[in-house]
Amino acid sequence: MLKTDLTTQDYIELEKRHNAHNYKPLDVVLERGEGIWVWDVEGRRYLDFLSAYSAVNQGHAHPRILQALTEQAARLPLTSRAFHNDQLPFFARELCEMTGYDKMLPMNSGAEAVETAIKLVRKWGYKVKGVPEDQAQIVVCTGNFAGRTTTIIGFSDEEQYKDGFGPFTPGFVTVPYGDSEALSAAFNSNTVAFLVEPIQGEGGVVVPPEGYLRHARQLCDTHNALLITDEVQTGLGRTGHLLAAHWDDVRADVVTLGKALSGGFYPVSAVLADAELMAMFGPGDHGSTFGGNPLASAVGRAALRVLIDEGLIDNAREQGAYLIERLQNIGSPHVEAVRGRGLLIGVALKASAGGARRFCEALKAEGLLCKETHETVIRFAPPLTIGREDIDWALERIERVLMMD
Ligand code: IF1
Repeated sequence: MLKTDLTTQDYIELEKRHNAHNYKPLDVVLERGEGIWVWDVEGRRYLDFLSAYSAVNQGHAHPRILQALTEQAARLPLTSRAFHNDQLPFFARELCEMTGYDKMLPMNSGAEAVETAIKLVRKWGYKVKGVPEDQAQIVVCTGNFAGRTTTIIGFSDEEQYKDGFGPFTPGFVTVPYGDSEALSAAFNSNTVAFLVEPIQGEGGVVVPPEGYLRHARQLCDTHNALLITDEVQTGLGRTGHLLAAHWDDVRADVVTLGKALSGGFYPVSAVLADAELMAMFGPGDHGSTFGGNPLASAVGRAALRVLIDEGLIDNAREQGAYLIERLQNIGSPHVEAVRGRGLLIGVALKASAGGARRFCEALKAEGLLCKETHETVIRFAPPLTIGREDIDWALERIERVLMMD
């Protein structure tokens, strides 16, 4: 069939035939994106209120990042780390200067960054803290989402993510997210780190109580343990600060980044730490085929430049505050709470609302794409480039949908 003959259903059926069914996407087939807008194969335009789960903070197909991608791809995409390349040194310097850390370790997916952080803090535990071999413990939170590898799902409390995939990696202790007392009680002499999202994205856009992250920082210091903040989703301006931990003036020992580190053009992730800690990794200890490749580095450099040069972090804070306030004032009978910071927002629905999926379907019909999380929360996360008039365009539709029966 000629491309132009294919309908949305044709694409969906073709995908079903040859692709694993590990997702249940909305029935929309996208073929083009530009800025905050995407178009489907039947020419319909949508406002993207998911941003590929915060990987497209800079907007779809940003021309400056595209230019960096195409120029570098034409020059030298991949060398392996067996050799140096001329892009990684600058990507590393620019990311470290921007975030205030001495060192970065480049990887590809967010999960790989989290796995790298786990290896880093464990090795520090054994070599520096003096934890007995194979006894290291990392404290994690209920409601966490840090990726899909076997070690990471092993400390998830979402049964579906674990079902049928055991056995899992030992050495993780779970505490309720946001509960400082429980966190305090979880530390022991074998605790090497606390791994936490400053705001839980998949957990339903959950903002912890005021002071929670600061208390976590103090507890890690008291117990000679490391603080890892997983900023794969909350980082790079999404919540209105460069890192979401900055809302609490907290500096983690280890930070994981991903998603928007490439503006959605390429899998690029990284782990940040200071020199003494990063020295736990010696030559040959860790790595990956594509980690730190020149194409990823050139794209990452451009993605960071766009965040800064276009003032996207301040825009996220300003537009997010406006959007949250307007959402709170809708007065919908279905809404339990509106949560979030910057442009990472969750609209938590009452049990009587019948689940978030039907609202996402209705919003799609109105030309706005978003995704439910945990059945009852509608996640709103547009690109950080969005302006006030497009927020108002979205609100007109969101108000209509949230007031439906
Ligand atoms: C899916 C969720 C979001 C993340 C945080 C690490 C990773 C993620 C805080 C791993 C990835 C993605 C994964 C994607 C859907 C999406 C997601 F719904 F799964 F949980 F964003 F909320 N830390 N989140 O959010 O990064 O390896 O994917 O690059 O797996 O369905 P990754």
